[in-house]
Parts: sequence; C-alpha cells; structure tokens
Amino acid sequence: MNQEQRSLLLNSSSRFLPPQGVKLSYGTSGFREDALLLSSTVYRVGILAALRSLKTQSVIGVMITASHNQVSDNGVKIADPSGGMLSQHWEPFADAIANAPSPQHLIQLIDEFVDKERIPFDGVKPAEILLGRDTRPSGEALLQAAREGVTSIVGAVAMDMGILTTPQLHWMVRARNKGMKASEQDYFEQLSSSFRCLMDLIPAEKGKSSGMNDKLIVDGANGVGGVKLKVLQKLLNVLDIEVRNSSDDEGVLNDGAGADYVQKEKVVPRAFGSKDSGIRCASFDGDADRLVYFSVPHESNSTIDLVDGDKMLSLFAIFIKEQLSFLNEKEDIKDCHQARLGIVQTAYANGASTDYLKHLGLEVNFTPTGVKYLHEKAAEFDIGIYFEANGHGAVLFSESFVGWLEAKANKLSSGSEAEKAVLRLLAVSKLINQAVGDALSGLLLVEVILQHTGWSIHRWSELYHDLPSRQLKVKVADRTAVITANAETVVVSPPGLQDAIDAETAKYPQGRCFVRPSGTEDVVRVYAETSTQEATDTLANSVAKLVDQFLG
Ligand code: 16G
Ligand code: MG
Repeated sequence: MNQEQRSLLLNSSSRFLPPQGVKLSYGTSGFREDALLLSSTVYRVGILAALRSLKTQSVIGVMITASHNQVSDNGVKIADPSGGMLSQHWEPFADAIANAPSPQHLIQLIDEFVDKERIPFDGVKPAEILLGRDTRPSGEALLQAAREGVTSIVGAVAMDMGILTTPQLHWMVRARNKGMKASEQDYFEQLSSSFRCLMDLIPAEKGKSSGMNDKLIVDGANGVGGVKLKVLQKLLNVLDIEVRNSSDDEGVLNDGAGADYVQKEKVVPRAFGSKDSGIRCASFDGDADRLVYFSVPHESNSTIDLVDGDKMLSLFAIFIKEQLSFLNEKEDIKDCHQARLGIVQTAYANGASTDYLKHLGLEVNFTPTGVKYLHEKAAEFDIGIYFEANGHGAVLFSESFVGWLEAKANKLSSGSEAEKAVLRLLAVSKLINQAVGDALSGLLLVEVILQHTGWSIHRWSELYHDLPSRQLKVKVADRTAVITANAETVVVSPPGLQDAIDAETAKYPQGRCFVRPSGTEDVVRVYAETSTQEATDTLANSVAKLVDQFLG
C-alpha cells in the first residue's frame, strides 16, 4: 500500500473505533451483534469487501442483516463473486480485522494481508461493491459505515442497492459478474417469467383438479420478505396469496413470527390461528433466505403441522427426478443417464427424510451445518438439491448441464414429454436463485409443483412421517473444546464423550444423537431422535448431562 492509501485508511478508521471487551467472530453466516456495537465492524467489512473485489477483480456484495435475530441486533456478511458466501480462507482475516484494537493495528493487519494475498492496487479495475440491507432500523446508519469502509480503499466504488432480501443481493452480485441484467426489477422478472413457464407446462389433467385449497397465507416475519412478495405477486397475477406480518404491519421483526420461530417452536406465528385451519401457510425468516410451510390442524389453536426444509427437499427431488426420467425414456437422448442428481443434507435432517430419499434411489450426502458447506457440496452435481431442516436450501444446476439442456431444447420435437421435461428443468434453473437459498423463489417452486402434482399441503406432508426429535442447548465453559468429524455426527474431542453418547444412544430403537458447538450462539447443541417422543426427550436429556459432565 502506498502512503496515500495508508493515510486514507488511518483517517477514516479513527472515526470507527471498535467496542471494548467484545470478541467478534465471522461465524457461520457473518458477524452478528447488538446493532449499537457494530459500526466499526461493518466499516471494516467494507474495507475487506473492497480488498476482495481488487483481489478477484469482480463485484462483491455486502449485506447488512441479522436474519432471524431480534430487531435490536444487526449483522453483516459478504457475497463473493459467484454470489455465494465469502471464501472460507478469508474468514480468519475478517475475524482479525474486526477485532483489531486500534487503527494502527488494523492498518498493519491490512498491510500484511495485502502482501500475503498479493492484492493488486495499481493498474487494475477499481473495487466495486453492492451494498444491501434488510428492514432493521439500524440498517441505514450501518450501510453508511460500510460505504465509508469501501471508499477508504482508493478508487473503490460502493453502490447502495437499498432494502433487499439477502438472496436478492447475492443474486445481483452473481448476475453482475456474469454480465447479466442485475437490477431488482430484473430479479422479479426472471422469477415471474420462469414461474409462468412452469405453470404453462402443467399437464392439463392435473393442476386445478386437485381440490387443493388454492389460497396461500404467508407470514413475512415483519421483515423484508413480505414486502418483496407483495411486489412479486403483482407481477405474477395468478397466485392467491395473503401476506401477513409484512413489515408495514404493526408487528416487531421476528417477534413471535417467522420461519425460525415456527420451525423451532412448532406453533403458529402471530396473526395466525384456528381461523386458518386447513389452509396452506408458509413462513419466511427476517431476511427471506429461509422458508417453511405449515398448516393449522382443525382441532388446534396454536400447534401446527410443520412442513420443513426436509420435506421441501423431498418435494423438489420427486419433481426433478420425474423430469429426468422423461428424458431417460427417450432413446435418442440417453446420454442424459449421465446427469447426476445429488441430495445434500445435514445431521439435523430427520432420519425419516433421509430414509425416504434413499428409498427413491437418490444419492444422499451429508455436510456440516451452514449454507456454505451444503452449497459447495451441491455444486458438485449436475443438479444438486440441498436443504437444512430449518428451511435454507436451493436446487443448483451446473453450467454444463444447463448448456446440455439448452442444446436439447432446440432439438427435441415440439410438444413431446421429453421436450416439456427439458423446458421445465430449464425454468427451474432460472426460478431457483442459483447464488443462495431464497424463500421467494423456493415458495414459487413449491406452489407450482403442488399444482403440477395436484397435491394439497396435507398430501405433501404425508410423504413420510418424521421421527420424534428433540434439540437442547447446553452452556459450557468453552464450546470450542468440542471438535467434531463426519459432518458433525462424531465428537473427536474431548476424548471419551463420543463413547459415552454411543452407549446412551444404543439403549433406544432407531436412536440417533449428536452434539456440536453452535456457530451462532455460545452453547453446545444436542440433537436426538428415536421412535417415541418420550424416549427422545430422555435420550436428549441424558446426553445433555454428559456434555455438562465433560465440559461444564
Ligand atoms: C446460520 C446458518 C444456517 C445454520 C445456522 C446454525 C447460513 C446463511 N446460516 O444461521 O445455515 O443452520 O447458522 O446455527 O449459513 P447454529 O450453528 O447456532 O446451530
Ligand atoms: Mg436468514
């Protein structure tokens, strides 16, 4: 770095001093904290984004959101050139600069990193950063802090894209770097036109004959998702959607509402109740990268029948597999046999879902928790479908497979089953956000598949029955002492803990149990599954005690 750059950094960073006594960590999905503590962190992430843009010579995104956290929190994360999560090997640098105690320390760290990574400053394209934020009241000021961070790198340009869902910002970064149209309007148009294409391809005898309740009610968590869904709905003009808990309502962001609440508590979000029984309902999280469905049983006031990420995965897998089978039937396009469909889950996937998917003859893979791991694995297939039970997920298409489909679309006879299958797959590749899991695009795919199959939410929910499960959290002295392997299913340290868990689990039929340190909270999480709820609760409690004994 030259003198001009150094003094620019020194000047601006002295206006963003870090909070005292707070250890910040980039974690599974960026920095998250009480919003009052975050301005120096967000400013520093702005610098990091500009450096990342110089290094990759691509557009980078900065999203200001704390997803499903309470409204007084906020957070920040980076979208890499592909639109995916920040490359993991830059995370330690993110942690280091966020925690640098003074501007001098900060500049020294940047200096060292710039040398180590050989980040080019001269004779290259200047850094270009897209900034987005969710609806949190602290977002606007934090976005300014990010902008100041970006522009403290000489020549860097920051563009404020306004209030967006997290997946919209990721989509824009990906589109920009591919030289495609990348405005919010372009996003809405891509989603709505691919959705319409899928609707037009629904077999005449299916669809409306289902007797499925046509109305959908969506809980927007009082976040950004409900607002954007209303915009999208106007463009679609075919779905009967009622949006509740949309942020212009009375409610507080994520307070008793949203996908996280609904999935964890298994109760209706605020503004829902027995009046909605039997109707298909869906819930977004605060930044609309998570989606779950649910219905309210007739006899219930607050409990729900949850249709989680695992079941969404199953629905998508059935549909994709059906389209691939239409292709395989055609002699002249047998080369499609090589199309590899891969499923990716985490240890939190209900065992019944994994059995169901394997029963369909699908290849099921496991990764540790966190979108970055699942996404990376799914990208290894021609079509990779990944979901966390909590509703984060996507259907990824490899570029070569999309190219293959495009070439086929032109060759197949018009109106044939094979042609329709190709057109459906191409439409799904455009409808589903390829950058990151997206509640808006996921919702549209669910809706069109339900119409395609003629299934009600109840029929969908009956695909298989979840095994009873229980999640607990245990406060320990140091959660980093828990080290896991095999996609978090085995504890390798502290020694002896896994043997003790195994001995306990072996007492239960269909017993499965694992523990892992949370990436977002200072706790160790316990997950248990057996054939009855009572036994599951006992197993989870015994293992929580073991964790406490080994680590308390
Ligand atoms: C973050 C992750 C989510 C994961 C969760 C686990 C992203 C965008 N989000 O929210 O995928 O399920 O962390 O939290 O990656 P935990 O580590 O506290 O259990
Ligand atoms: Mg989220």
